[in-house]
Amino acid sequence: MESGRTSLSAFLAQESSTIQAEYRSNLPQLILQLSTAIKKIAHLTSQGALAGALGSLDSQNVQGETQKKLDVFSDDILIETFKKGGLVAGIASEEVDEPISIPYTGEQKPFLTLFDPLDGSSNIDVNVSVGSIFSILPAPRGREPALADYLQHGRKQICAGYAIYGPATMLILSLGKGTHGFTLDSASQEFFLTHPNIQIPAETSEFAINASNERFWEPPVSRYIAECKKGKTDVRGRDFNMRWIASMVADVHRILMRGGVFMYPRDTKDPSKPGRLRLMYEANPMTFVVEQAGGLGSTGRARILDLAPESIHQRVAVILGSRNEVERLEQYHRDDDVKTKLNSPIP
Ligand code: AFP
Repeated sequence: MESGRTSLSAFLAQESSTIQAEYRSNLPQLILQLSTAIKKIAHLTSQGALAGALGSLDSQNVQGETQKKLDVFSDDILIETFKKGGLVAGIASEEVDEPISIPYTGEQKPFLTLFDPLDGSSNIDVNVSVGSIFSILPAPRGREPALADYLQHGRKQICAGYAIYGPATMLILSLGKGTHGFTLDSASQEFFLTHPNIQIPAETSEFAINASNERFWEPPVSRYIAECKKGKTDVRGRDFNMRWIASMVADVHRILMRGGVFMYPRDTKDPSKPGRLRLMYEANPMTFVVEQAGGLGSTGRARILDLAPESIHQRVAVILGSRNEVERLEQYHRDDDVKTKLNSPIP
């Protein structure tokens, strides 16, 4: 290892004293197991069409979404890794309907892992960055996990993060003491610390939203975006820029690197869905790393990490990123709720 470069394993050893005592010996092992799975997925995505891993399958996942070959390959790699690793009592995946519980044989396995194995998979065939998102929760003691054991609110996460398979493969990780970035050195196949203690600027002039949904947005979101688009001619006093990669990992990574606000809000497009993104393995882990980097994660009406989960695949509105912008959007939601109350007929 070149002098002065800190490998992932060296970082985990250095950070050991900050890890809860009961997880100090095994959480680093779990993260190193995860990093091995990420390297395998990174290799597959980098091979593109050559790996025969592009394109869609005839199957659909529990979300009713067409599965890409790489979705399933990535899911298999992660499930196999955690099953063989011996530290995980249960696994929940976007690609699998019910959680996979590992039979309890008397030896305590301390962790539950929840993940979106390949986020942004509709971008794979057009060679745009995709990623894997993961959340680590404490497993129940002395028994096999039941469904209810996975439904812990986001502040219970022991560790969370994501891998981004882009021009560089990076692992962004938080153990609850800051958010740190590691870059994969393709020659040595080692992750090295390149972005210690990431800080998201509180101010930003860049928003990320799928503008084609504009007619479905709720008033506070419409108000916020309209003000951003009016730029320095209106209340914001400065011009804004927009980005939308349609790969949450890539959009959130940009925000961790230079600030911004990511929005997949509740809209009226499908009233049965309170948003598109999933709470347990997208919103919670991404909010965890963002808040550990000084940002905020909200539905507009509640902080994401405080939400009491109701189901493994439940969806949620997501507003995530630079603190001042998320707080402004929360205020706009409060303003709108007051207006709605004032305009509603007296019962
Ligand atoms: P896929 O995994 O189906 O590509 O969805 C990606 C995603 O869940 C998230 O990563 C994006 O931010 C969001 O959906 C994009 O949604 P739209 O396609 O509606 O813009």
